[in-house]
Amino acid sequence: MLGRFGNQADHFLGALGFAKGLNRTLVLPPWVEYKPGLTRSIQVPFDTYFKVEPLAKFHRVLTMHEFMDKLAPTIWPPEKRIAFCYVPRYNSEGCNAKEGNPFGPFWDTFGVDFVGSEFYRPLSYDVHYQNMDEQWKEKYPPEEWPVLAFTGAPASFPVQMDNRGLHKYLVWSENIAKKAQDFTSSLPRGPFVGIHLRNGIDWERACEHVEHSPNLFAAPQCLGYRNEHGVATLELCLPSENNIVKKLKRVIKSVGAKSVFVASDNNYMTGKLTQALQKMKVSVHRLEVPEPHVDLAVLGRANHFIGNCVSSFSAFAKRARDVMGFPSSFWGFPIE
Ligand code: GFB
Repeated sequence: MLGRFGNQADHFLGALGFAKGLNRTLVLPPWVEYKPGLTRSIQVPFDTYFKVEPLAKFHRVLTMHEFMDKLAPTIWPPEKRIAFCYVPRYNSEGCNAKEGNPFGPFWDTFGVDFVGSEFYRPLSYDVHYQNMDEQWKEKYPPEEWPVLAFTGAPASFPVQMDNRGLHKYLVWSENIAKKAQDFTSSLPRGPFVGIHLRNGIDWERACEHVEHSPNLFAAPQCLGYRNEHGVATLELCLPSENNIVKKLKRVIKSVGAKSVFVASDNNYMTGKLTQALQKMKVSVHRLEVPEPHVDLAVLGRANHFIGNCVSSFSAFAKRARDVMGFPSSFWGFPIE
């Protein structure tokens, strides 16, 4: 799975839908993280952040560590390790599954090397259409191909409409849930609004292209998969501080919120927001030590969430709330 957490979560839901469609056990991959100063990605076990049991209620799953320890020696011995890719990669004749970061470090974590490549074109991983599940089963019967190991997630970005609901099986691990719960109980009594401010330098740069990409990154979550609800604007991608304050005040009033929780990758606007909300007697809070997953878990518990439609980080919080029936909205949306 490529990209950072939000991107990987989109891919994960797609891969889960794919495994279910093919009726094959899903090996739960580790999450890939990038640390400043490290040239190689690190792999964080799947269950560090999420519980396995809720997923197992939906479909057969096991963690990658379990798979490598218990099953791989018999059903996927080193001489049978074939990498799957759509077409040859990196101008070569094979999948080159371990070329580059995070690919090499990912497989090295489990001591995996590949002895060959398999190109699955023209099949696609969209098992919701055109008997694709049957085509996979026919071309790769499980007796002959017990393991399908992909170089990239068999999933699209952003997550397909049909797989969004699978989010209900993603339940935070005890550790993350407890941190979020402890933090939420430290907020003033009463409803709170959770907001996501995606505004780091990488984001500013990405938003520069928004005019030419009417459906950038996660934007289909509000604009629709066919831009039924408009095309992305700079305000949708990088809302102005004034509009943030305006929208936030409106939402605070409608839910009778007593506090605001801010999650951000850069500028939390705490000074500006504290000042703007002083008259309404609404306080502004953030995690002292920012942790992306705890931020998301807190956003999931808010009485209302305002997110960035273009960000897949926001999209995670939005889906988690949708499956619970909790309300959310987006900065700069509806498009004016
Ligand atoms: O999650 P993500 O794929 O979402 O990547 P986008 C953004 C990363 O920034 C997260 C951090 O995984 C976090 O590490 N981050 C963002 C945050 N917002 C917050 C926050 O509120 N709290 C904390 N603690 N961390 C896309 C990338 O990001 O941005 C694309 O996925 C590309 O690959 C693009 O780089 C520019 O969809 O927002």
